[in-house]
Amino acid sequence: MSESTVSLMPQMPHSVLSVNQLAKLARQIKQWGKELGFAHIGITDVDLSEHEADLQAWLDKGYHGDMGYMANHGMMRARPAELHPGCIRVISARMDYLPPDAGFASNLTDPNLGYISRYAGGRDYHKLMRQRLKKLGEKIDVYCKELDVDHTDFRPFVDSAPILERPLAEKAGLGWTGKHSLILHPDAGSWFFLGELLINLPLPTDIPIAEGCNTCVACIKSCPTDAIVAPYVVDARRCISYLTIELQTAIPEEFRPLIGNRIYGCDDCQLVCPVNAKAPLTKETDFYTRPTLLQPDLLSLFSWSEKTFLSLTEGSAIRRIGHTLWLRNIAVALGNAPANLNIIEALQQKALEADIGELVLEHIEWAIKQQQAKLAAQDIHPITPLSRKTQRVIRSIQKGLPRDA
Ligand code: B12
Ligand code: SF4
Ligand code: SF4
Repeated sequence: MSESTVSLMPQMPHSVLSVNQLAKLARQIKQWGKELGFAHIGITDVDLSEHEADLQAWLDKGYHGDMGYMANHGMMRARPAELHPGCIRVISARMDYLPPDAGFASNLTDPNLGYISRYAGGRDYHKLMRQRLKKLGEKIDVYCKELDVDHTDFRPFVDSAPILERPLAEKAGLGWTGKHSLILHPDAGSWFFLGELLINLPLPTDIPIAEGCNTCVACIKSCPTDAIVAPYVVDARRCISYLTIELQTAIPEEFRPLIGNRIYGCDDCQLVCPVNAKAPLTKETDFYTRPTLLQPDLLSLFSWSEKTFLSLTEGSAIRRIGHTLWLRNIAVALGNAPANLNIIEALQQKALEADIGELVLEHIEWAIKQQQAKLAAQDIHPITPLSRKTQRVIRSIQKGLPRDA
């Protein structure tokens, strides 16, 4: 092998690409990535060994809660080459999801509306991104075949497999790890999904960018449930995203009042982040919020039958939680809404439905109690339904993210 060539792994015999050819291919991959709708593509090696101890500590503390899949694969999550033998590079890809007219502040201000994380109002990103990454892999394959390199081996991932997507994105130069643990970039903020293409070509790697949180701690201070237990560390069991999407059982009572009107996920740690002031809007119309989920009225969402739920959430990530957890979450938000006889009536009616299970029933009973307590107290002093933290988040959005307020 000459100095200017790099041999492929044993799994990809016979051909070599020169260093120049690999550099040209890397540039081409970035161009194809843009054409396929990715806002940023970076390349990194597969060494995540420096993250293994942090991942193990996170698991040992039980921060993954009931997400058994986080612990099931051992350290494979930090070892892409074990997950996909022969893989020596990871192409990390970013796709922006922030929809136009996000209406963050108006949604959080009105406790009679349900708040749905802005990543989830449109089409489910998993399939869309995986298909685009597959196309990227196919383009690379064709290109290599034209250069007589056979056996290009690639595998796309989006969230679905045991792989540490954020540390990989950080190494590939897509951004730094914020104190909320998400990846963010000075020009792009953090409203983006990550996906990867694991590949067996020795492409040149990119350089990580400098950390930029400095002394800011806004996300840590604003988290409604104090889930960011230390900089860069989220205790999922406290995170509203986990409580409303991942947790299959009852939401612990201590968190219910803190959830406010957030019925699917939570964006607060990103809403107060100054880096999001410059975040671009998505170019994918598929990620635009569906009209039925735009600033939706809680009582109307609560009235959806299972059939309506399944049809109106078809193709969206929300459908994955199913009608039962959907009702559980909305019941909590209704309990947190201002005192209202119509809400109590709707809760009581729902409780009478024949197919209502124990889980939803218990949350409905909790919500009715909250409503009745507020009604009783209202004669003496009106209760403001927004927590101080939420009021602060709303002011921060109005000031820092006026376009998206
Ligand atoms: C499990 C999971 C969750 C859990 C746990 C969150 C968590 N922080 O781990 C829950 C359900 C709570 C969750 C919530 C959300 N998630 Co999530 N989630 C995942 C998933 C599947 C795995 C994450 C993971 O491995 N966690 C385990 C911990 C240990 O890993 P880690 O946080 O990356 O920690 C590493 C670093 O922080 C680092 N580290 C530790 N200490 C230190 C210290 C320093 C100084 C530094 C620099 C680093 C560092 O080492 C750790 C180990 O490697 C990923 C997809 C994937 N496969 O990676 C999506 C993912 C992280 N989620 C994503 C999103 C969008 C969200 C939400 C915003 C959704 C929402 N709006 O509701 C919230 C945000 C909450 C938050 N602040 O994290 C995106 C993030 C995109 C981005 N810009 O970074 C991902 C990448 C999905 C995707 N494909 O786009 N999520
Ligand atoms: S998503 Fe919400 S609950 Fe979870 S860490 Fe961020 S602010 Fe806290
Ligand atoms: S809010 Fe501040 S500390 Fe948190 S991620 Fe953004 S810049 Fe970093």
